[in-house]
Amino acid sequence: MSRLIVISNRVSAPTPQQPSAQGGLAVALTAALREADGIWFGWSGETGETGELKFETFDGVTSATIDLPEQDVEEYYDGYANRTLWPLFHYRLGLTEFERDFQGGYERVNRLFAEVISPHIEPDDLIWVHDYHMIPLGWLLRQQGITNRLGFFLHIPWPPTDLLHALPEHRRLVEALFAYDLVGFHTREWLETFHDYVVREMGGTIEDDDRVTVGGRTIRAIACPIGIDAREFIASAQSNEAVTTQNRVVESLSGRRLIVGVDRLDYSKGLEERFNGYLRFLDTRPDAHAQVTMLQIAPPSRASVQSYQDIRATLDALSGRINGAHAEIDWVPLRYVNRGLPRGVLAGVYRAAKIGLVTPLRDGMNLVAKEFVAAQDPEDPGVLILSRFAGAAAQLTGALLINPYSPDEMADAIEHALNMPRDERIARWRPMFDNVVDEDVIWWRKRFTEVLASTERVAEVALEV
Ligand code: ADQ
Repeated sequence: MSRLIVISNRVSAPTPQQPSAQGGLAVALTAALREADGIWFGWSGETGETGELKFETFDGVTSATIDLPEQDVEEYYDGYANRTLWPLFHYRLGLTEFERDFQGGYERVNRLFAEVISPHIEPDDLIWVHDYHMIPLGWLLRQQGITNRLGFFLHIPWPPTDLLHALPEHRRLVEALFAYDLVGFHTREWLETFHDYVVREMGGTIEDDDRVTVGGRTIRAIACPIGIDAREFIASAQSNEAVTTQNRVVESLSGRRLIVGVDRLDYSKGLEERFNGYLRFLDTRPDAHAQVTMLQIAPPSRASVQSYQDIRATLDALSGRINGAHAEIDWVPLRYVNRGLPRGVLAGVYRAAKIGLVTPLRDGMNLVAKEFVAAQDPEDPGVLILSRFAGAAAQLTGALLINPYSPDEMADAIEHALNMPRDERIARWRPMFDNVVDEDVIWWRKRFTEVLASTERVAEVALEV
């Protein structure tokens, strides 16, 4: 069996200081690497003079990390990744910043990665590069003489062609994808928008079996939806920690039903729209005040980027407004927690909830929706309210699918969920649960790496498209 090499911006494999991984990619890849005898390469998260790669093995996962100089962090990570590509790929042109320095930093860091990692690659390794931070890396590894099979997976949406045109170097970015042998997206929707660019902008052709050809170069491109580590998550939902949490939360509700949201604090997650939808529900259904409490857990992320400071301030104000308008001496309608929680506690919170409110404005997949489904009690499951713009909506069809921009639709869905009979809740939940279990993170990893292993190795290093 080939070794698996994973390369992504951050290595968030578990460490003695942080034994449980946090973030969608971290949770998914830790499980995948433990199964294969892999190494996970990436940035340490530390700023400083770039030195040697540091190798560390903990809990079955080997990681190799490097520090980055401050300028690189500002231009590559805060800049091109988080102020250019992230908002653009999430359809937020108004928040997207276009700076040539950012793009320079992005290419510089990708080149550095290619230089430091390539000496550690063995001939049979399968190399799997992750996400928008690392799009040019495959191309730069090829320039280092790497002829291994190279896969790339995009964890966020692929934007429509006309939106991508706003990026000055869009063509260069997409051409770099043709250095990989396999490119993966979560859903058919993102795959098809990629096809659209390739055909319209590059004059490429698409064949039925996922082959995409531009010029003389053919690669494979597939939809391969990521899952959660379902077995582990179901077990943690039954752990003592989860049961204790569930009891503690339920006791605190005084008979009210819990609506829960769990998200990184990010404008793509639709938190402002969610709060407004809940406010609409409270404003228009005074009788329901005796029935519900909402808990939103949102640990801050990317706090050095202005748009993240802005969304945090907006949510602070809005949560204050909701509670100011509707709280009683013995009831707070919205509990807003800016902190990460251990997995077992999180599972207990999901299980205590009657409604999971997952309403991103755009999301490549969204693992919280799948975790909520996995944690439910089969005899009395809660209802998932899910944005139609999350990649997960293609699989979780038993959810109440809503348009997250509409506060009325959100308020109606909350009411619908509160009144849903148990039989219907079970009938909606069961196929979603089966899907979460069948198409879990192990399935995802196997499917991607099997397709990758079956691609042909590149004969030549110099690739022209
Ligand atoms: P993210 O944008 O980080 O991932 P998501 O898929 O929802 O979004 O994953 C978040 C993960 O972080 C979940 O596993 C969740 O449990 C965890 N998490 C969130 N808040 C937490 C809290 N307060 N405490 C503890 N854990 C918390 C990106 C893309 C997604 C895609 C994933 C994987 O944006 O669309 O699903 O990668 O590909």
